[in-house]
Amino acid sequence: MKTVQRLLLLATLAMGTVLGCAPGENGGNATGSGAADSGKPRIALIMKSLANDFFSAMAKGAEEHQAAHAGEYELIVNGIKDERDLSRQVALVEEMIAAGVDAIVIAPADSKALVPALRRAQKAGIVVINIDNRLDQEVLEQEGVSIPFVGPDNKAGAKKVGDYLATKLEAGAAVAVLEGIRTSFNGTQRRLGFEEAMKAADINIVASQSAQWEMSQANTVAASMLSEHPEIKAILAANDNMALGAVAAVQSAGLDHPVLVVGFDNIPAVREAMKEGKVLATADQHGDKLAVYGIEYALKLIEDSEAEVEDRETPVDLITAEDLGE
Ligand code: ALL
Repeated sequence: MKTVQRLLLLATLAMGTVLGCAPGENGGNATGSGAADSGKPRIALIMKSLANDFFSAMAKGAEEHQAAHAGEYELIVNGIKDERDLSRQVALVEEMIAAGVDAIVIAPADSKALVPALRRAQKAGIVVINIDNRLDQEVLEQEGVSIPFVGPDNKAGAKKVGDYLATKLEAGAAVAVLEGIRTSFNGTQRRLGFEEAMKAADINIVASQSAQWEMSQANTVAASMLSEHPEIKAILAANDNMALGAVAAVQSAGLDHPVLVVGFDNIPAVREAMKEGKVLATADQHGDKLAVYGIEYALKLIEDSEAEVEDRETPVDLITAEDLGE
């Protein structure tokens, strides 16, 4: 197999990798000015926080796919420094437009704020595919754009996790929710899924707050929830990083009863925590395949501009400590 040339590009606040360029073709930065000459389509994957293992898995999956299809396309991998680095993600879209890529496959950090930049990309003739976190339908309509979404049903995924947690709790128990960034559609959907599951089992959500998808914030927020409501029997976190923050808060709270923790993503650290009995369950939305689905769809649309543009639902599965054989 042909060696894939890999360029690690460190910009001030972002990291980008160009894969599949023939030697000497990279432009020396994420915009890769000379890379178009190979004749292969160039696809830019724009993710969110590279500090989150969910996105490292996504990047790895995309890179492996590109390596196996090196004759078909080139891949530029980008991400931002932390979950809230919204303006940097907008800037990345602009950079990819300037670089003249053929497609942008994006997991937007915010469901509304990215829409205008993506509209500009479409206007420039770039195929845009929305993965992972769905863009806001109303804003898309206002901007007069239609962008296909490839990703899971987050509400259903969270409901599966919540339903499983409910089997371990008694009716009337008190629980808390750690929400994702409130302007992200998937975060909101997960909260709704948790709420639906708790309501169905007669379990009371006594606190619900955003910890911005981040571990350290989740640690702080969960600690204050536990001190205010020491009766809490479980914490439902909208992603695994926040679940890990909650686990640490539970450990230092030193309560006289166990506090169950569930998350969403199935990252390696949470799989370990599940084996150790610190996390009860999570949801696997197959992050490693998510970008690949988007890339394959982008390739299809690049090849056939008449191809039907439609949303595609991807799988999301409940993962419990029992599945891991512990
Ligand atoms: C979402 C993902 C993950 C992730 C979160 C943090 O879009 O689906 O659950 O943990 O972003 O950026």
